[in-house]
Amino acid sequence: MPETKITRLEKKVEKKVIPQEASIDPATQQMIARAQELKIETVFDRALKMKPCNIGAQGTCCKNCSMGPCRLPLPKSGIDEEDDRKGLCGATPNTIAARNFIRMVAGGAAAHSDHGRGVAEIFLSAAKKETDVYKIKDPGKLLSIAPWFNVETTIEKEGEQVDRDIDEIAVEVGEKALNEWGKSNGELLYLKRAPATLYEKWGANGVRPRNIDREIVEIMHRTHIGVDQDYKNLIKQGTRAAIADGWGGSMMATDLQDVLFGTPYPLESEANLGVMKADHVNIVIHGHEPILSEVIVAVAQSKEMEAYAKSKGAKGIQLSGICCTANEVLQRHGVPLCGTFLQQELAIVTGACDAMVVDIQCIFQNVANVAKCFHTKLITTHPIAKMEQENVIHIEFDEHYALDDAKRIVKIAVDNFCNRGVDVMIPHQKGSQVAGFGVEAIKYHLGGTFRGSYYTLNDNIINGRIRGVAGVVGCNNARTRHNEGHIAIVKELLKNDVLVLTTGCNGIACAMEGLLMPGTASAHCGPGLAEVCETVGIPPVLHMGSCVDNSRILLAATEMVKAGGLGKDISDLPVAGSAPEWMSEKAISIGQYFVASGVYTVFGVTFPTTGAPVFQKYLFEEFENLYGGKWDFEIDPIQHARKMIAHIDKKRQALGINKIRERKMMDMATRRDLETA
Ligand code: NFS
Repeated sequence: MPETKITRLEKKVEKKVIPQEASIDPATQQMIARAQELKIETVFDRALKMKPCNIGAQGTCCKNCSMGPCRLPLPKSGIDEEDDRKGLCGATPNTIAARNFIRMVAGGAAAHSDHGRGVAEIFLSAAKKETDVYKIKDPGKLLSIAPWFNVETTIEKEGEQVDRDIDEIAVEVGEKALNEWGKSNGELLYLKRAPATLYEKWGANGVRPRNIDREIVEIMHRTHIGVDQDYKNLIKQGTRAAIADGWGGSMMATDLQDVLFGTPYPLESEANLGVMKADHVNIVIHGHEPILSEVIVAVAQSKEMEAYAKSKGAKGIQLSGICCTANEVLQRHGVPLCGTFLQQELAIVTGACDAMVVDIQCIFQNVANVAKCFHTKLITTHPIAKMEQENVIHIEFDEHYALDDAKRIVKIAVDNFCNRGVDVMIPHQKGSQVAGFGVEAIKYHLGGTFRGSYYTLNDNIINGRIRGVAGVVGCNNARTRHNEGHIAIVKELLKNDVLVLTTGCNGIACAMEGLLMPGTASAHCGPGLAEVCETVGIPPVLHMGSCVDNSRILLAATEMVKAGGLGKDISDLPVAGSAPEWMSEKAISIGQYFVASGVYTVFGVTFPTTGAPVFQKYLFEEFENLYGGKWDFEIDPIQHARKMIAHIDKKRQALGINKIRERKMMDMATRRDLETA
């Protein structure tokens, strides 16, 4: 291999972050130090150099017209009863914070839902056989979702009901699904998948989404200067758009991806920068949509490309992923995770990344600058996500030529292998993991075969072995120590017998830490949860996929309601939600649909309404009266977990199962008593 010199960034790093303070992960610490040694700036240094704006962080900066920005921070002396802060138009802090908050919901719902729309378009084109790259991989899942779209799966022939042609079903499902983004009448079809009580609650509160696009557009209209000025009315629209995300765009993205690419079932893999291999061509896929990466996986694993890589002196091709594209190809193919959101620059700093292929969302613009310092080819693939730097290659993905596009990309990476410099340093750390727990897989592992439901899970909650269930999800945030909150909160929950469902970057963080291995149950869980995990052979943290797969958590909760014994609605369940290190607008949309589905949801790091105490109180307290769920905010990880546990205990008490902690299975009679209690 020829020696290449590292092109250092022009401005050298002035303020340096201390690696151990920036992350709890040794591989990340090593790579931050390595970047500093090479004078390459990363997000960790930038976070040190630039402080966040205090007014924006409080949610009370309005820049929706050019008379502003109007800045309404909390006065240092505190606010008196007559809080007379006002923008030029008279907007109060509550109006401004509510507007900003629901604009975040709009951004997040748009991102998830536009992803879902892209999948639906490919799905329809596959169903119509316009492309032979994509095919229906899981007809069983297609049949299970068809009724929700009012699509018949059988047809009458000569007086008998016979199975309908699967291709016909697929086309009709594809058309009905795509219609959900812009139909002119009715409401979203998937809303009826929610427990009946919740569906009724949404109706009573006037928040059943009409179509996905409309709810997002209406947020932009209502937050324009001089339109909606009542924080309660504003957040009502935010709720409607968030439901359109969770129970609409995201849920359809998940389902249609499962039908096209396969429903996940548990598989083994690894996680962290240590999955990269010095003697292999390393391709890192990064972003969110699995549409192209599915084909890249197939091409990179083909004999043809393997042989091509060997002809260039490599031992093979090592694929790995960052962010949610990674979670998508992990849960269906076992492709290892390279790292979380905050490790994207560091994957390139290893000097061993021959190509980074990105699609949409959560991609730092600075990866292009870091790539410039190495031989790494940075390839953008999506028409809506390009980069301005001249070293970036754009290969626009076209589903009709998906195979050719993927081959071209993999070939670029292989050809680039020989251009590596001497500056290769791959940390050795990597965690083992078992991922791929969809709703169906959990049903299989924790369900009762005779009921085909979440019976065993509920039973173990009722008898107290499992105290409750927590969904811990979401991003990393450079304003807090990388992965510290994620891991501390999950461990505290496990210690207290709370089963954890995870997605997104929390899933990656847990995988890096080894918490997704069944064997960790005895080390980290309370005795009850450990016993269940060991008996069933599951990890105490179940990785349910990417961020659109938070819809799987909604459906898992719905299955718990259906299985009986734990109330009639999601809000009755001993469950809680958390995003310890959130940063994206998508997280706000997710939080809002969790809350509106009845889940108590706690966020860490910062909360964008702290400058508007009245509006915040509405979200943190009064919301519970409307939907059964509410928001909370807690920076300290242990307190954060304890608040979730306290909520779980409150729900156990309401269900009358707080006292039962004995170690015996309940008989059916006791169970029936509980159900009718
Ligand atoms: Ni979710 Fe996935 Fe990670 Fe956050 Fe970004 S990757 S969609 S937004 S940072 S979890």
